[in-house]
Amino acid sequence: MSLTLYIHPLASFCHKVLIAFYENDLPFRSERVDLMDPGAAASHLARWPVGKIPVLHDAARNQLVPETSIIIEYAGEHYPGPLPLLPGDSDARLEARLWDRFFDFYVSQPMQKIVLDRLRPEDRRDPIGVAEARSSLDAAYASIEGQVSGKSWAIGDDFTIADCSAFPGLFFASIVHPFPPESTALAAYFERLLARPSVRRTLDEARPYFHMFPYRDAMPARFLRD
Ligand SMILES: N[C@@H](CCC(=O)N[C@@H](CS)C(=O)NCC(=O)O)C(=O)O
Repeated sequence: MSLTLYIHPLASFCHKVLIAFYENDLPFRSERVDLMDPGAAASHLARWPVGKIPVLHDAARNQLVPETSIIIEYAGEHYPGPLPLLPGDSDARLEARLWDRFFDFYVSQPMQKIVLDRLRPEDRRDPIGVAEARSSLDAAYASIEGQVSGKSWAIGDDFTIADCSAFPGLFFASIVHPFPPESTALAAYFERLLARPSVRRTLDEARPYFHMFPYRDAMPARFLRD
């Protein structure tokens, strides 16, 4: 097995890649990176100076691959599995990429802002930034509601990279900034995502780390059980 994925099991962007890999039964080993540990953080910075996780290393091709969307595309290109996550049709592929970016930028990023703010000392918090992140999530929820109405998955009948991106952001966002009651299509889409075996496996592996999530007390009980 040539693939090593540097991850933390609680990190939402790592979940995006794990879901993609599990969907395709891709063989890989994962190595946990604890960015709170200065030694581990320094080693990771030496690996990838941006310092973000996940990062993939492919020993067979002597290649380091950062950035979730690129990792998923790389795996699809060099280690294709049964479920292509980038559609063959060029228009559908663009739409999958659009919604992949949408979930990253307009759900996962504002969700991270809210979560990370909670970890700051009280006198260094950023209430204006958090309020902006909350309105950004409101706008995103309204857009997703329109997008997924009448569809099984983010762009249609097929599960794509956009759905890999959607779940982790929506999972944590639904806890820190719950979906409004009128977002029924979004809520139903979220339940379909939750039922995917790849998603369940990712959550099962994250569960032992939930105590590190600063909004752990707001987690619905059903997420805390196997
Ligand atoms: N654009 C990046 C985002 C990755 C990202 O934000 N990862 C978070 C963990 S979920 C991280 O590394 N945070 C640590 C930090 O920013 O120092 C991607 O798609 O890979």
